[in-house]
Amino acid sequence: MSDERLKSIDEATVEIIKKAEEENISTVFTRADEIKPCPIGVEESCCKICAMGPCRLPRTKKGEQGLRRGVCGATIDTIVARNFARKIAAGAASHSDHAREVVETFIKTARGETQGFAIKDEVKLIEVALDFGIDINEKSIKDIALELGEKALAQFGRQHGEITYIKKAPLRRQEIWRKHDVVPRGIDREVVEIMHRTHMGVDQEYTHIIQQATRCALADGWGGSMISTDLQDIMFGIPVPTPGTINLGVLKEDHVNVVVHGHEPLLPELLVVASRDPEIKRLAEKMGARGINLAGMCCSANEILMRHGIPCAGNFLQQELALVTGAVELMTVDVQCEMQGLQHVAECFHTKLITTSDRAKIAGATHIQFRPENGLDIAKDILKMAIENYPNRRHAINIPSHSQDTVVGFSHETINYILGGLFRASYRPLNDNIMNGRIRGVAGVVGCNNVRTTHDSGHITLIKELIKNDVLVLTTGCAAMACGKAGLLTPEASHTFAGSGLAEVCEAIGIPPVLHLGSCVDNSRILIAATAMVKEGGLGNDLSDLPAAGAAPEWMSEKAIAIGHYFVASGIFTVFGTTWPTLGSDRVTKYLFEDIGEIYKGMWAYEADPEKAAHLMIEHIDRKRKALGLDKARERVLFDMAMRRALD
Ligand code: SF4
Ligand code: MSK
Repeated sequence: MSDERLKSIDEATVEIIKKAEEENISTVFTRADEIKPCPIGVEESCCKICAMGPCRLPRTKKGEQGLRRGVCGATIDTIVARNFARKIAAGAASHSDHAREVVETFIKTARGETQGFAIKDEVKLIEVALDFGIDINEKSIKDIALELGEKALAQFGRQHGEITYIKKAPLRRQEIWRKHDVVPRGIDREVVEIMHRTHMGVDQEYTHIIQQATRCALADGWGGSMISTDLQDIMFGIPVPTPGTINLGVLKEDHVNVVVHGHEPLLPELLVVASRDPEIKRLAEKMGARGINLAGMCCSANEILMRHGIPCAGNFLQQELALVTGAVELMTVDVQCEMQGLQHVAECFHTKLITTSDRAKIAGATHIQFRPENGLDIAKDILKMAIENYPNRRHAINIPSHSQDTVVGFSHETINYILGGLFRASYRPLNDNIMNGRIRGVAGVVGCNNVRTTHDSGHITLIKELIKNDVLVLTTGCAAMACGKAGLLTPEASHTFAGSGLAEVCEAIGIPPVLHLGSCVDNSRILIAATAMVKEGGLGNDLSDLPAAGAAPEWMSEKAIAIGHYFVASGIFTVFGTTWPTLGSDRVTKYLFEDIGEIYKGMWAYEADPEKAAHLMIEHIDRKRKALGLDKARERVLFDMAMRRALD
């Protein structure tokens, strides 16, 4: 096995890593070889929040962790908890600032001040308006949308009370949150309060720091992220099952290739419209290309893949590799998960890197500010720039042949419809199949790629193990794209990879055993789907009663920690892979892995081996089945690792 094969399980990725190495182009894969992670930083045993430090507190010998202190006397527990909380603040801030941009565009759209956007889904507008307590009687769509936009915007700066969407959770869950005083007041307030509390010499009791981190994480999952998903659905349409194609092979040698990368779907939506404009196609042909080929990368890809079937060129670790093909005329980036290394790779080719958000510039890249007021004109200008760049190709083009067909776009609303039908939309069939044991339980597997582990391997190993054991998987983000590339997002995958019970249900309904629910902010769709299962009845009164678990086997971003923590605080057992950012403190780690379960009925776990992680999740699901009295319903036997090895 060559080194490249240890870097990714994806053939297209391996092929282009080799090309980059042969041409001496620095990518995330080569830089990871050059820079080893700091062992003190890995376990978060350092503090640099004041100028008396940095205080590095490496573990010396076992049992000594309680004695380790910084110059100010801060214990290792305080330091690790502060670092953990700051990650959650950054993650929640990222999702929520994305949401704010969406809300502001939504308001401008309601006022008729944007170009190319519309209030597309009036039914969802009404539903969300009712969630916000808006009296819709005798109001026009425009007035309802305006009122909704203003109310949604007020969620960010709210100072007291409770954010609105908390009421969407099961009643039992709301009681738990109120009892433990973690209901978020306003989204921005919770982020600011973490930054204050973790300043030098403020909050220095680790459980108290984690309590605020919990409040902030809930403000993300049941606040910013959920607002973003709902308002995007109203403006761009609720995703429905859509065929798509994924992997670097979607790039086309004889087309002008434009890759749209990042998270906010605002410009990407308009690039889709602009790319279909006959004038743009004519211009591309005039330059000798056969047309424009728009492709997505990371979560922007998920957004336009599930709403428009626009092909996806790859996930997080493939962003630079797309440019190494030599075939990309232009890449747009907005916010989050965009490597600065992109500009270096772009300079090795003819590629233009375009930043489009006033929050994010990259040295050397061209900045074109996206403004919704003339968004369609901006989208067309960007495509024209790409077309003009087509004749500047100066390298041999090397596009891998690999691409995989997928079915994506399973929103909560669609799952409801597919299971129950148009007139009796319902989660009843799902609950019934969990109760009768055909489906063992449900897992949310989400999150990034991390170059410190083999690209896509954690996702695919873990997910295959789950579906083989009859666990239905809901997926988002880069995990979803890994599944797409591995062929798990097709109805046929149930026949090939799923256990007999899950396969029976998937084949009857015609769905894949792994359902693509969208981008990182769309993890809120998983919360809503889980809530719908509770409300349907038969599986307990709370999210923590469900035979369900979560995982992010290849996480790397602070957003992933925020997501994991709102899942845990919502009662879901959640397993992370790669590394775990509290290992410096045994007490904080025990608190998050065990004690917090007493409070929120959900807890964290860390397991770097994805197969073992899958079995932790399955064991948790089985414990929940037993608690619900459903353990007898399954006549199928779970083959654990030892039993399978014995068979081999
Ligand atoms: Fe060191 Fe305390 Fe300053 Fe942190 S706050 S850097 S532990 S002195
Ligand atoms: S893009 S946050 S690497 S999932 Fe949402 Fe992927 Fe993680 Fe970024």
